[in-house]
Amino acid sequence: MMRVDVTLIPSEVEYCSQVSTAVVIDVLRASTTINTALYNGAALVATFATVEQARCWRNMGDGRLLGGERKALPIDGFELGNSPLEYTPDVVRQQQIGLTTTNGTFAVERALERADTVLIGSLLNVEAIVEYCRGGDDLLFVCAGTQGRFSLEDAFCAGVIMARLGMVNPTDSARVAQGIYGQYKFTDPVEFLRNTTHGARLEKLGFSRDIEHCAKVDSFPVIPRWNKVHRAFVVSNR
Ligand code: 3SL
Ligand code: MG
Repeated sequence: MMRVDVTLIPSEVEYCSQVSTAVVIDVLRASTTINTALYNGAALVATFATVEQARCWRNMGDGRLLGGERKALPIDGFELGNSPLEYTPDVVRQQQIGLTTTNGTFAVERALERADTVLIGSLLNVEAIVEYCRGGDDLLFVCAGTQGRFSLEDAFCAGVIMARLGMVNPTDSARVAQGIYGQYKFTDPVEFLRNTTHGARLEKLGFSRDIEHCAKVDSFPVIPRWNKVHRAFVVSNR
């Protein structure tokens, strides 16, 4: 049976053993943004822990776009923020995008330390991730959290994916994610996200439509997978 582990905050990854596949989850909003950009035709999304690394990457090639946030707001000199709604087909088709965010792209770095294959999961691509992961030996969900703290929406999303995977062998923290899904599964996903700590903050900052987008379960079915050659997420064919 597939062994499933969950790090409820990214710093826990340090204590995990190597796995074949990790799924990074930052429902609000980085993994939703990556998911949206690739579904809408971006050639790749390269993720960076720092603003400086993202700027360096842009300077190494032509026509590259930068996106991301600090304190949820766009970064000076970047073409795009971290609102997934900005990543429309017209803007991103065939574009190379560099993204740096406070928590999500940091969580990617942690996942790359422990997994052979790293995917991006959000509510938008639950079934696609389930289909990709089904039948594997082990799976690690890396929840991005918010500034080192636990975020309910990320664990909920891990719980949704686990529920659809069916019988798994969960660690204690994976059981916590299953329990969170069990508790909230019948609520309206938009209301659920609005009532999380980070959701309420985004709402206050005027990102209400982002929250509605982040809650669209299974509406952008694509698998963002880390490509070692490009050092970026691209659409996986599998
Ligand atoms: O920290 C992150 O990765 C972001 O997704 C947070 S925010 O929703 O853009 O504030
Ligand atoms: Mg988040």
